[in-house]
Amino acid sequence: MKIGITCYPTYGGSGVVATELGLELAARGHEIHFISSAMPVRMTAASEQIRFHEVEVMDYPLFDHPPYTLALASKMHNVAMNEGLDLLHVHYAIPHSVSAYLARAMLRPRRLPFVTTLHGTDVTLVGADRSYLPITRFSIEESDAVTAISHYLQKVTRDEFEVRQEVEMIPNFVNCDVFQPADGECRRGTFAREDERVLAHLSNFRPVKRVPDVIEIFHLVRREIPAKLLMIGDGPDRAIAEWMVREKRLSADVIFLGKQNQVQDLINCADVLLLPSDLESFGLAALEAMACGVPVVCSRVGGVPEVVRDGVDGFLVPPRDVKTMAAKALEILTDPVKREAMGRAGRQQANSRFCSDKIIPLYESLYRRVIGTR
Ligand code: GMT
Repeated sequence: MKIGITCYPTYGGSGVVATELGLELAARGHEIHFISSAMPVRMTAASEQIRFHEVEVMDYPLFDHPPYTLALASKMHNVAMNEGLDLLHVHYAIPHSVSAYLARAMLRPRRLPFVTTLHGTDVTLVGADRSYLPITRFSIEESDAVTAISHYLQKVTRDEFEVRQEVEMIPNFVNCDVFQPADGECRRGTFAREDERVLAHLSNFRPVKRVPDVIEIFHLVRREIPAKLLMIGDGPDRAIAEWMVREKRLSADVIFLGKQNQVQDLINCADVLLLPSDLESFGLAALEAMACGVPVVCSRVGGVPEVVRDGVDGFLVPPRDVKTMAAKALEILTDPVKREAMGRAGRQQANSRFCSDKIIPLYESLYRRVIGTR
């Protein structure tokens, strides 16, 4: 199949999932065309099977806001015509599914079905803004198929949007060959001494991720044991986190690594991953850590309990309860037997339910269905 994939190319889980999906599909012989404003995150290089089409938005003094949605629709239409695409798969409803709707209409009478995958904030935040709700609901209902990345998000979409369209659940996935325990091969020694435990946080540092809570949790842990904290990623709350680290005199123990591509190498240096978000529709970072055999301490929110089993792969704690999160992290960090058992369980959970070889065929059969129908 020839598939056009659109996503936000920035550092967010939806862009990561879209990119990994494209790479996996290409490895299975499909031709993938990324249509996006920049080369998507974690996409290393284009190849015969994988092409990248940059959406350029014309600027003009009259335009207060450059019309990205229209530029994307035009690009989707052109790529579909020139490359003979079979379908479009857009990640994140706003505005991608609106652009896909326009491209599909422009191409008539040729068929160009589109699939919309909902990732979370497109429904819970953006779509829930009353002014965006009608157009989000419209573009979801107009999609030839809609998927949500967890049962939680599937239910929220059905209940709050009251969409007529069926919303299927296809969970996020991880490449279990790339994300796997490093067996002592990681660069742990560059970050921490032998006697120090390593905590990690991976996100886009948006307010919903509660980055300041990560620093609070580490502060409480650091009072009890020698430890280092790896902060992987970047975003709006990095500045406040850096300020907190200075205030709490933790600068020697907290390492801000910024945006990174080979995150598996860094996760593998950690003894526990912290994900104290206010909301996660899935929690991709937790799954990536589990696939590496690293236990997690996460908020019990949204779709996270569908991925992480409390007391088995790590711990689930009410959001903002930093004291309990620190206590749970310490429980893991001070008990090597528990740490290893939880790491093994997490790896097994990732292996049995969320590896790409289990999930990609679900997308393939969905594509075949939408190409063959409507
Ligand atoms: O979390 C964000 O900041 C945005 C969003 C994105 O576009 O990356 O993340 C969502 O999609 C991820 C991939 O499917 C999920 O793992 C995240 O849980 C989800 N975030 C929220 O629901 C807050």
